[in-house]
Amino acid sequence: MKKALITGVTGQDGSYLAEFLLEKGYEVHGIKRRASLFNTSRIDHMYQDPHITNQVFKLHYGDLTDTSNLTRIISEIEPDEVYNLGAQSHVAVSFEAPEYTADVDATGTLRLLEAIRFLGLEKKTRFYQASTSELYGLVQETPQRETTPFYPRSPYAVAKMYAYWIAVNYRESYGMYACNGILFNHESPRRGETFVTRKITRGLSNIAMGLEPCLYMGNIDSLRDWGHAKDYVRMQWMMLQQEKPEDFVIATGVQYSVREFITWTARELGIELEFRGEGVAEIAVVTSVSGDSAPAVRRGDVVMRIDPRYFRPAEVDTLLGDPTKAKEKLGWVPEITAQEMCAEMVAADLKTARRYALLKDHGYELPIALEA
Ligand code: NDP
Ligand code: GDR
Repeated sequence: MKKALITGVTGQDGSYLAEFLLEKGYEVHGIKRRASLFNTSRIDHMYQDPHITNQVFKLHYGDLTDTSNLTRIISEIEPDEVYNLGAQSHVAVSFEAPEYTADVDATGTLRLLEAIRFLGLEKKTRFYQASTSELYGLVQETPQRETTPFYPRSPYAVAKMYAYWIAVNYRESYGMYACNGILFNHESPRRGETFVTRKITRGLSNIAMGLEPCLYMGNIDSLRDWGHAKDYVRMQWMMLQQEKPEDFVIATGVQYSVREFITWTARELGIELEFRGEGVAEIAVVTSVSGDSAPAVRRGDVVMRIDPRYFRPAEVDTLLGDPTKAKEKLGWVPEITAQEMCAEMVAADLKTARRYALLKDHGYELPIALEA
């Protein structure tokens, strides 16, 4: 039975990857952080009582900032594959916490690679690094492919650039099987609530049910190449099954604006919108409502406004990936379109919003803060 270790197992990708590897028959180990409240909601359905024999999903307390802890965990498991998905992954937050972001995203990657090498596992343990389209930042070529030069535009992207190159360096210096997946944005109903797609599907679902008055957005002209996280974790595993380690761009090859994603989300809820005004004065006004998904919304309502607080000090305006290498070498093609993914996310968020509306109608306190 192969053993895999996932950092970031409690995150969006970590949870899908753990499911995928368990289905493949792996023994899966995950590193979770100690938090004052439970932070395992995305993986609770896989939880196994540690008292059972043949436990194949095991969690370890740990942190990418803690060398001795990482070294001990790796020495105990001696994993065949390490997937480094753990990160301070929010671009806007990285401007507020640049040093911490560097510690986790850049030095954390080095700590893992060094632990593998120090323990003499460099010929056994294969290493996947969660690299990112943010490396392209101020894009030098469109679409972006494996050979496109990097130009990172945030402390997050600069930290991830170190991680990218240190993985390449350990591959070249020590013959390690280490590779980078340069993944473009990928989303799902498990996406963190402050990333743009989830903020929109959750925010408009809450508005539809009368739980929130308006969605406040940043740069809605931004263009992204959005895929589904389920498709992308499959590729993370495929990359570690090759004869030789290589780096791959993972993307859909199709690009949309944030404004378009808002329009799709509204349509899923039976709402037609018109965008009026320009720049920070732009608003989205409801022009019609159909069906019964948005009982709290009326024609003429303003459901989106721009709030400059969501603009970033340096923006990545446009990203579009070219996944040709992944298709030709690995036979990987994404199966879920951005619109299908949006529909799935809205269905999940609307279900939650309906439950909360029911609680509110019966005089109960809502179990969550609704602002993202
Ligand atoms: P999430 O933000 O959903 O998950 C991040 C994970 O990292 C969580 O499990 C989090 O733990 C963990 N983590 C954060 N800080 C630390 C730390 N100090 N030590 C250990 N673990 C830590 O990210 P995604 O699942 O979306 O992304 C996975 C990886 O892929 C990340 O590295 C991200 O930067 C990268 N990436 C993501 C893309 C995307 O579009 N989703 C695209 C390209 C790259 P906790 O739950 O406790 O917060
Ligand atoms: P990104 O994702 O920065 O690309 O990083 P995010 O969803 O945060 O932003 C995408 C684009 O939307 C614009 N935007 C807003 N973003 C947020 N979060 N909130 C808003 O209100 C808002 N309004 C407009 C942003 O400015 C941006 O242009 C994600 C993360 O998962 C990274 O970890 C990963 O490496 C990259 O994707 C690929």
